[in-house]
Amino acid sequence: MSSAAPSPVVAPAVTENPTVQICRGINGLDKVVLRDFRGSSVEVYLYGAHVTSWKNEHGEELLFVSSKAIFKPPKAIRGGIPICFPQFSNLGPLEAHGFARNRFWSVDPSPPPFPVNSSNKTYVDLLLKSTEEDMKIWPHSFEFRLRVTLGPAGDLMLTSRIRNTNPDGKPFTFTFAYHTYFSVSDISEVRVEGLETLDYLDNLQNRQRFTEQGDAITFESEVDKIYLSTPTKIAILDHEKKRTFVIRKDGLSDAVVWNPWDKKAKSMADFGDDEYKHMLCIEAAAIEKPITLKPGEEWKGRQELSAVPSSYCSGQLDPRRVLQGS
Ligand code: TA6
Repeated sequence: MSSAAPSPVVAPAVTENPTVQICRGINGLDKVVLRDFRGSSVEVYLYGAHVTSWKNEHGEELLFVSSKAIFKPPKAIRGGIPICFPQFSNLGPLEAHGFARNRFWSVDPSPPPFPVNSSNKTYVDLLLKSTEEDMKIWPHSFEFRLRVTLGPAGDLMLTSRIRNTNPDGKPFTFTFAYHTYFSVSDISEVRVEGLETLDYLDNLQNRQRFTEQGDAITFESEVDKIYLSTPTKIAILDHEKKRTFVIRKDGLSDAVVWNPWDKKAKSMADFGDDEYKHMLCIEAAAIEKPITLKPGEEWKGRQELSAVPSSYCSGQLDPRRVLQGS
């Protein structure tokens, strides 16, 4: 894969819309910045269609990106929201988490009509099409469209549409994840709600299957689990920051929970030794039941992230209400 970044095709929607701008980021890599007049913002690099920043109206960063992240192909950026496609982790012959996260995407010059009618104008459509290079390692022709939207309330939506464009009638099968790194105050104080009593595959025990206990999940050591057939809403409660992240997902039945803790953190060159204390990955995913598409068929997988102020003491927002509420 050539490391030279292709110059981006800039779609009119991008150039004419003041809330959507293309500019140069780290190492001169192109990124798109979405801004909302209330102050929230999102940054997504064309390299990997990788969201690297999501800030609320106070300018507070909600995603974790390692201080040692490498913004240079072919390495994937450590943090933000890497996209795992067409293979999650080492569940197949390809490099870990597939190749979409270390390919150059383009701004989609003519996106097909979007499945949901939205008045929201603060979005960008990105496109990845299979190349001859890709076909050598994954012999399938596809079109991957990703819409990144900054919602009026500062929510961040990612909608993937993957189409099989094989001319030879062949179906293809893939696994998928939005490998989201959330920024948290202190991992040992964080609770995750919505995965109680579910079955999971433990990546630290040869993917053996276990059942989660009945309480919210807390963290005191390395965790690497694939929760199966989860509810469509999951919450991360960060008491210290009086913040609750709500993850809503559609078309993505599983959720991966990952924190490398201290030993694994030290083994990763693009990750700081103590950074595990301030990040948590909750990854909306399709793993247990891989997706198969016949030519002409299209799959849609969507995640919506919101960060709501929560404070136990005032009882303003009971997390259980978050999960059961609207
Ligand atoms: O999603 C969890 C996981 O698969 C872990 O096993 C860990 O390897 C992590 O992803 C990071 O993977 P990466 O290839 O980005 O180093």
